[in-house]
Amino acid sequence: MLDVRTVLCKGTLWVILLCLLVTCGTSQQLRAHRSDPSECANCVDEGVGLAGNRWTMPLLKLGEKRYYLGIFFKANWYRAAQYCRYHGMHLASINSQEENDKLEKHIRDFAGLGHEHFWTSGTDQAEEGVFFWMSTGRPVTFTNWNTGEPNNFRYENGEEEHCLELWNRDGKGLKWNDTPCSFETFFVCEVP
Ligand SMILES: [Ca+2]
Ligand SMILES: [Ca+2]
Repeated sequence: MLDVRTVLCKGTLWVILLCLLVTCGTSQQLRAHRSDPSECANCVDEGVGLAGNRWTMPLLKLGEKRYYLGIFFKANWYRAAQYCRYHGMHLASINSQEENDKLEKHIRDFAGLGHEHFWTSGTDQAEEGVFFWMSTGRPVTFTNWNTGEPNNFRYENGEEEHCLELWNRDGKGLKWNDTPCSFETFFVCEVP
């Protein structure tokens, strides 16, 4: 015959055992969660699909920077910027001759798209003639403007040129040109 104390004692032991199991399971889950690579904010290039709306993007590593070439559809500057942001990136900035040359070489020699136009994040929409990289908020310091650019050309519909594209205008390579932000073309995103 079990008396009340034995039953209570056994019951308490079971509760303690259950508590230990639950605690242990939770901490294991937490550890698994912390080491889950899909939680990494910059993992777009690691072949790991991010949860939610982001996709795995085929990134291009050139020097210290990682880019995505937007060559599957053409878009105006705003839509291109939105597309990059949606995938955890920004339209690209170019801060040195080395960055410029590596990107140009890849677009021309590897992608075979040296004749196309590509958006960067450069713009002078805030103040005419003063170009900033929207990706970083920093002023454009290194420049690679084509001859006569930026010329802020004014079109018949009144639109002027406020967005910075790469364009091989005259066979001298992918130089910089200011062009209307509504122009639809390819683009370069970069991982921040
Ligand atoms: Ca302008
Ligand atoms: Ca221009």
